[in-house]
Parts: sequence; structure tokens; C-alpha cells
Amino acid sequence: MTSPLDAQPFAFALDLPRAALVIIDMQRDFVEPGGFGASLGNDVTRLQAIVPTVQRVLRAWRAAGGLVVHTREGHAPDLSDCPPAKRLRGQPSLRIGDTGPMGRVLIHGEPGHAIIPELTPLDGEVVIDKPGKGAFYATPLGEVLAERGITQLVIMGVTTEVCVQTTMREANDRGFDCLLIEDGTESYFPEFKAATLEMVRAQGAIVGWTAPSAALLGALGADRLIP
Ligand code: TIU
Repeated sequence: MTSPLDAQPFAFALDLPRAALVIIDMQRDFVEPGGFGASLGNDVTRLQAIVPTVQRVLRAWRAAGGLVVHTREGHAPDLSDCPPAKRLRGQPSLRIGDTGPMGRVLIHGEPGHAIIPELTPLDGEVVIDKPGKGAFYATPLGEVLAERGITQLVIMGVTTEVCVQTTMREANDRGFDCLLIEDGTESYFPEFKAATLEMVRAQGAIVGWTAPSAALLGALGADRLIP
């Protein structure tokens, strides 16, 4: 049975057993000072503002029994999966692999690579380590979702126009229906977030749908049960 959810550009028919909640890169390296996001010159406090919303949706999704997928952007300690073009681009204060206040930047197992404590994955939840912006590139995500019969992705996380949008576009090309939670995603650049929401849902949901978390919580029946 599907639950109709008020979304743009038109209603999204949530089919919970066939849907996965995908939380993109809510890692200390993007959300906390001293990490990769900050090293690029960004104000990370913008991203911290969505944490309570992402927590609320995650709690409701878990209570409803839906599949949860967390992703983490990062690289092997020897950087063998980090293209030099990625590491050497721009003039960051710390490059990928350099040692900062949260350990080596964007390296597996370092403190900064971890998902923020508010959103720590539970045992049994899927955690996908990805070397790129998209969560499908060079990861087992496609197989993991196919094994579980998943056809819909509900997406939150950071940053909206980089890893979130790239993942949505990869998913769209693979046949998934994608719903982006408007207040569950954020960018270091508010205008890029706004443009991404618009371009995703334009042309009759050319990439996917967008909806506020309240609409999803309502469809899950959680708006009454979970404060
Ligand atoms: N820089 C930026 O906006 N984002 C990233 O580098 N990665 C993700 O979005 N996760």
C-alpha cells in the first residue's frame, strides 16, 4: 500500500517496503569546524542547522521499519582511490589526506570521517563508503538496493548541489524514484540549494520530487507520535 505525500511538482506515492532513506555524508568533516568543508573556506554552521530535522526523520523512518542507508565520502589511507585531480584542485587550507584537528582529512577511520554522533548508524543499517560525489560510483549501493527490492529513495544530507544532487542524478538514471527532503538537506551556498531544489523538480520531476519533512512525517504517521 502506498502513502500519498504532498510533494512538488506533484504527489509522491511512498511505498515504504520498497523505499530506502538515504542520508548523504553527514560526517564531521563536512559539518564540524576543522574538517574538509571548513578547509575549503566554507561556513559549516549552515549545515549544522538541519541536524535536528534529519534526526527527527531518521527516528520516524526507523520506527516505521524502513531501510536506512548512510553514506560517507572518504578515501583509503594510501589515497589509492583518490584521483590526484580531486586532491590537488584549488587552494584548500588542508588537502585530502593532510592531518588536521580531526585527523587526516576525509580518510577512512579518522575522527573527521565519522558520521556525526547525533546520526550514528545503528547495527544492521547500511553504510556505504564512497570515493566520489555520487553514492553509486565505485560502491556496492546499486546491488544492495536491488537485493532488497528497493525502487524509491528518500534523500537527505549534504551538500545539496554536490553529493546529494550527484547521487539523485545517478539514481534517476538507474530507474529509482527520488524524493529530496527540502529541510533535510543543506548547502554552504543558500542560492545553490534553492537552485538545486528547483532544477530537480522542474520539467515534471525530471530528476525527482521535493517535499518538506513535515509531509514525510505525516505520510509515516509520525507527526502525531514523535515530537
Ligand atoms: N564541497 C562540497 O560542497 N561537498 C563535498 O565536497 N562533498 C559532499 O557534498 N558530500
